[in-house]
Amino acid sequence: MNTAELLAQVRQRNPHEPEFLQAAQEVIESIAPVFEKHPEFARLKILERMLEPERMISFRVTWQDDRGEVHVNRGYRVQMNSAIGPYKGGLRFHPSVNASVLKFLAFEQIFKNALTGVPMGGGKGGSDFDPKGKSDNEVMHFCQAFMSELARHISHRMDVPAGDIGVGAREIGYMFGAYKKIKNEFTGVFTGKGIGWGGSLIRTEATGYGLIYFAENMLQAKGDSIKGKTCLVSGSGNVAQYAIEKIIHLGGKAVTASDSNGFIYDENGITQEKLEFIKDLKNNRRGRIQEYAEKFTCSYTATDPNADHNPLWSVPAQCAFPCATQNELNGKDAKNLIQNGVKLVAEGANMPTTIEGINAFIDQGVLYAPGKASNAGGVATSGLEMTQNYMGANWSREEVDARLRSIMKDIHEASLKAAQKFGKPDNYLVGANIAGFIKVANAMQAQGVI
Ligand code: NDP
Ligand code: 2IT
Repeated sequence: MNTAELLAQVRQRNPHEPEFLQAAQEVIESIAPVFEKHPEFARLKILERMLEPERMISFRVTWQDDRGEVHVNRGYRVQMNSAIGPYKGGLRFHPSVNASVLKFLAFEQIFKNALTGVPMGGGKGGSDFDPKGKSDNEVMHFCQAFMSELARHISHRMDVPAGDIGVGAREIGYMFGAYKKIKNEFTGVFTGKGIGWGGSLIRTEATGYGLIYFAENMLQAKGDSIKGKTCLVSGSGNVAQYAIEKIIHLGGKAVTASDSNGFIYDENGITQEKLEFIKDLKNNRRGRIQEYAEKFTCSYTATDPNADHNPLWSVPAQCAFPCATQNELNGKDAKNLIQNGVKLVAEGANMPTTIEGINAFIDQGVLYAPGKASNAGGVATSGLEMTQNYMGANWSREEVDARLRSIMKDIHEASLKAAQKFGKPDNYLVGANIAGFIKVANAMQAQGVI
């Protein structure tokens, strides 16, 4: 395979899709060594096929707000790859959602889901709808309108959505309810469901907990641990909240949290009690993180999305966990972290680090984990929720948590092993991309040219 030619072809084919091209470039460049050992993958154009969605649906969503005003949004589902299982991946509701963002997320999901060891293909969907500032009633009407179209394209054996940015327990409830009404069937067509109606214990916590389990595995491989380490976390949503909780459990000190307006820096560390305040603030009252600084008297810094760096990453720390959104940590931020002696960076968000930032970490020997490995605990536990739904079973908290831990350990080992085998020891980016790719490539080869 000629890397430069393939990249040029993908660029020509997907103009105006910078996020998708970024995700594609990262994978194409890092898995190049595979093709020397497996020329058949090049001949069968396996990677070219993975870069083209199997199917992509875009639809109009029309709904009325509380004043009766009509709104038109755009809904999507990208069904990227079903070689190893039903399409699986979250739904994102955020004004920045477009085809490029969802294609990058669906593409990443192929490799991430393969790494979990649970049979799931890759997909992603969502809408440019902004739940911020909307009433519960408006969110419900939007979710029902969205599902009135999406329902005909998904099913529990073919495509199983879940949450992502802007889609949490409330939205999944409304969408699941709408699906059930339209289809007249009670199936596990969503994951992240409520515990009383088919959900799995630990799914809410899984991405953040899994991230910190993964980081602990990385540190342990170097004879170290998270205990006593100062940790930066960005975001204050689902992933950030449970990353902070697990850092606390393991004896680390999380000192930051953020939202799209700014970040708090609590030098004394976010305790469990302070974290409960964040959970209530973000999940129930839907307020801004600035309130934390007022309540617990610590520093708050407003951030400018157009600035050339994010001052959160200038806070001195040994570990950093970006858990908000894509490209929130650039080359300059990476330099600031490195200058302050960062040892480990593990991604809770999808593609939060730019390619320049990743290269800076790898060049400087910082332990760096790409999201598709370190944030796979969420979708892995979604896979466990699907398994429980198929079996009609409810596993205990301890059982699901033990499985999550063991899956994260396996992903860690598989990534290290592949990195070693392909001549890039300790490079989790290369290791995770190659391990995920080979699994899906083998399935595609076996299933013929389709
Ligand atoms: P939430 O909606 O719960 O939280 C998102 C957080 O990120 C909020 O604090 C939000 O701030 C902030 N944020 C979102 N967009 C931006 C932006 N453009 N600029 C700055 N801050 C922003 O989402 P999740 O916690 O579920 O998701 C966070 C990340 O983790 C995403 O990249 C997602 O794809 C990834 N992920 C999520 C998984 C899951 O199971 N939920 C699994 C694996 C990965 P504000 O409130 O101001 O918008
Ligand atoms: O990015 C992700 O892996 C998720 N948002 C979770 C997907 C899922 O299906 O649980």
